[in-house]
Amino acid sequence: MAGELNINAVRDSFTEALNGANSLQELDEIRVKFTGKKGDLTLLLRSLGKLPPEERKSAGQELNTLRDEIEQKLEQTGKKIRDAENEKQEISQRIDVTLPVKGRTSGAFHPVMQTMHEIANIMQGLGYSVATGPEIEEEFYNFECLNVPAWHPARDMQDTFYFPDGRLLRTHTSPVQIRAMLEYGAPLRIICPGKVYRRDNDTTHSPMFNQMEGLLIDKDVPFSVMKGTLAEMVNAFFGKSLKSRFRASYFPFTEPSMELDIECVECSGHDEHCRVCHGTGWLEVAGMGMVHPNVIRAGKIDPDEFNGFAFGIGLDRMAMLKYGISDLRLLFDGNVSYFMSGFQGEAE
Ligand code: 2NM
Repeated sequence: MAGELNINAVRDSFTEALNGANSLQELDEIRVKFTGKKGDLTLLLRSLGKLPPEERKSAGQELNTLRDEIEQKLEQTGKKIRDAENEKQEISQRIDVTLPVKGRTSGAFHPVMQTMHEIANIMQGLGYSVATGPEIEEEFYNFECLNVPAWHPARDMQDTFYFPDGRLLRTHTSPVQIRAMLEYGAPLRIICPGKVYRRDNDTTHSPMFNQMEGLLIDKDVPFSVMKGTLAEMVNAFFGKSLKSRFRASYFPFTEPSMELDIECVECSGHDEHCRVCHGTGWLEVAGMGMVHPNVIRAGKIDPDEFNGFAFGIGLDRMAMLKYGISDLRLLFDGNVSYFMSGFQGEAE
């Protein structure tokens, strides 16, 4: 019968069209081609009325079945295409958590703090312990105990930050050493790192800077141990054997007193225009001396039984020398790009 042949032809052409559908748009075109106003299925349904009445019922049933089939398959295929597209999109957006990170965004210790830890480690290797104390001090611990006379310029308002109540911002970490002598007595080996404050502000001086002082108190401590300790400390810090020289100097808290110069770490004395040593070939790196009996006495230790040495070293300057930082002010600048420039990361 003509009707049945048409129905099977429409079913076959629908099946074929559907198999070739790869996108929702193609699927939509197929939907229109078969179920739209002038679609193949729609025309078949319309032509039902023209069939002889005895054929209408079975042809109608067949057509209804075909219509249900077409709708169901359109639905299924639509879902398949949407699932495939979703999966494709999901894969393209998937994050590979095993990829290496871009750049380096982690923090780092400030060069001065690195320097502090490096020197502290060296000194701990020589048996010293780290001691800390208050940055706001009393005149008594900062000056009086340290044999600094009342007339000394350091005690002047010009040089020291005083609070209205007479307290002050410590000008060195020596008061920590006095407090340690009072608390622990002798023998004693300590280093005291920390911030200190002086009324100074120019290209080579900051009103706040970082210092590390050391103190060794024992019986019959020879001068040579002081020299050896200081030379060992700077060699270990710079990682090489540097020429050093000790010059006579003066501090109220030590007698005799010395300063340590090391061979220029930049030019080793070979560049008369060297920006680091200015052609002298030498760098001043530390002050030291045998602790004055008055200072030992202020620490409630008997200077007839014990002696020792003390030293002071500027951590900011040591950091600049070791890490090649040319301007002191960079150490206190919030812009980290200068220090990031040596890294592989994405510094601005
Ligand atoms: C220096 C130079 C020389 C020093 C003295 C003391 C103390 F408290 F033991 F007396 N601490 N540090 C000292 C001695 C510091 O700095 C340039």
